[in-house]
Amino acid sequence: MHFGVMIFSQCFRPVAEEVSFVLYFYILGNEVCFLKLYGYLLHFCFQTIMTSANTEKREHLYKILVIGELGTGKTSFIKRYVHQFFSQNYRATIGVDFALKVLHWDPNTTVRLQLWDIAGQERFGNMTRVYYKEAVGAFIVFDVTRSGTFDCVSKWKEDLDSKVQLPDGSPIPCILLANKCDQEKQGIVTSPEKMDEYVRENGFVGWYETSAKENINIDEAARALVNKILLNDKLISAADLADGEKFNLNSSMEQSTTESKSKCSC
Ligand SMILES: Nc1nc2c(ncn2[C@@H]2O[C@H](COP(=O)(O)OP(=O)(O)O)[C@@H](O)[C@H]2O)c(=O)[nH]1
Ligand SMILES: [Mg+2]
Repeated sequence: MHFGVMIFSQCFRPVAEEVSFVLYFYILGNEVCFLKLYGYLLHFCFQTIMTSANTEKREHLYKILVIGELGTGKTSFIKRYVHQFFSQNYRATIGVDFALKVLHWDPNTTVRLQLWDIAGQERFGNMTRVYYKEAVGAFIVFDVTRSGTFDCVSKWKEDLDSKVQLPDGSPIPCILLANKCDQEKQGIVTSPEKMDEYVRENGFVGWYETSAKENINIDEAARALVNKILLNDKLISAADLADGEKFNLNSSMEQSTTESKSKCSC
């Protein structure tokens, strides 16, 4: 009898939850009320499990480098992006400065960007490996009003590529920032076609005209870099997974060969 009531309650529950509840209560009293409660709990647990499986939260922490010649606007870019302000004068700190930007990328993904600013060391034109270590993305900044700063871009890119790589050995994604675009430009940056070609030939993910002063393209440039980093992350995880499967396949093949060998009578 109880078993029959349980089956009946499970079949009926999704269709007319409240009606069935009243009905059981009326017919069999407290005992059925308990059965019904049990049904609700199961339903609740199942829903919670399904919901958490579908909305697994992901958190990423990415180290991003901001490099380029002195006075191009690296610190200004970071301050604008992270703190939403601009100042004509930043006290040049010596060493390395960090800033953290938290992005709620989508409802399930939080991205924390650790932006590494160099201060005072630009004049040497390169950085140590320690500074580059574990970076997953970079901005190289030049000043559109001083073409000399653009001439140094390839040197910075070479330094970057020679000192840090992704786990698969490929260069880390890098975006070129043509900063101070609120002022009159000079040199190659006056020709977007030539810039596109330069960026393609030199392995940049892309380039943006930016102005830390006027807040032009700051968020857009950062979003483009994060997009590329997330994509690389997914590809690497997929490759790891495939490697794991390959490993499993190989080991199971080895196992079956051993098994067949051991079964072999000769
Ligand atoms: N007009 C203009 N000036 C800028 C911009 N970005 C930075 N600057 C100025 O350029 C100078 C150098 O900037 P800073 O961020 O210290 O350069 P860094 O040495 O590369 O860190 C400062 O006086 C800034 O106010 C910009 O987008 N437009
Ligand atoms: Mg600076």
